[in-house]
Amino acid sequence: MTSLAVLLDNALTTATELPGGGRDIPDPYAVQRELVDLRLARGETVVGVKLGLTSKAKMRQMGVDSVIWGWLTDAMAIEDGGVLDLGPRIHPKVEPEVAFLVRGGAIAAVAPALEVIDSRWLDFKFTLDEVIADNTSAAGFVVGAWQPLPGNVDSLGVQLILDGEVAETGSTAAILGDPREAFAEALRLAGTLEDDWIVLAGAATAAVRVGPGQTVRVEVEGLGNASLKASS
Ligand code: 0L1
Ligand code: MG
Repeated sequence: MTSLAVLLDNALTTATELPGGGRDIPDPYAVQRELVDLRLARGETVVGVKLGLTSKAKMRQMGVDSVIWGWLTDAMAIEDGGVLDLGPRIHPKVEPEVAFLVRGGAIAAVAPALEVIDSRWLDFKFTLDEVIADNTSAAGFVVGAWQPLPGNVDSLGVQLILDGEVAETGSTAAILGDPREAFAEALRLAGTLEDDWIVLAGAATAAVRVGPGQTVRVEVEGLGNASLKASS
């Protein structure tokens, strides 16, 4: 029988949705690892980790009280101001985050970031186990300019701007109360964080759907911005 990881990988590579609906997945992180290993077998490399469901609102929505995590690979990276290729995407959304750079298992730098999430599950509907197995919907990311960690990153204003209009407003406080908590969680959950890895701390607002030709920018107070443009 085809494994769930292979089914999810096929959904990813063919940009087709997989019907979910309460599958029994005894070890969702084992499925996630198998899924990422399929990507690594195609020549991708791990460049970091991401946390998901870091806001109280998203936790409530999923009926959980803990964060989830997944892997970032080099193939997901989009340069700042670069193009998000919609060709291989199903129903992509973009959310504003902050990113940390790892050195010696600690935070070496911080940057504004965008995460592209694109669930392989039909209609973006899934159980907690299903979204974990699907590498927490990870699909892409943009990191802005790295800078030294300022004294305070726990209450910075965040805006998500779609085609020049503010689509969502929030604060880094929405990320576990303080995004540095997300870094600590990432270290605890992943067990180890390697030098030069990126940690995506989690979303500061709801995600927005991005369509052909649209531009998405995140502005984080005191940290600057990062952007992408969807292909047309
Ligand atoms: O990065 C995230 O918080 C997404 C986690 C998975 C839930 C979703 O796809 O909305
Ligand atoms: Mg995210």
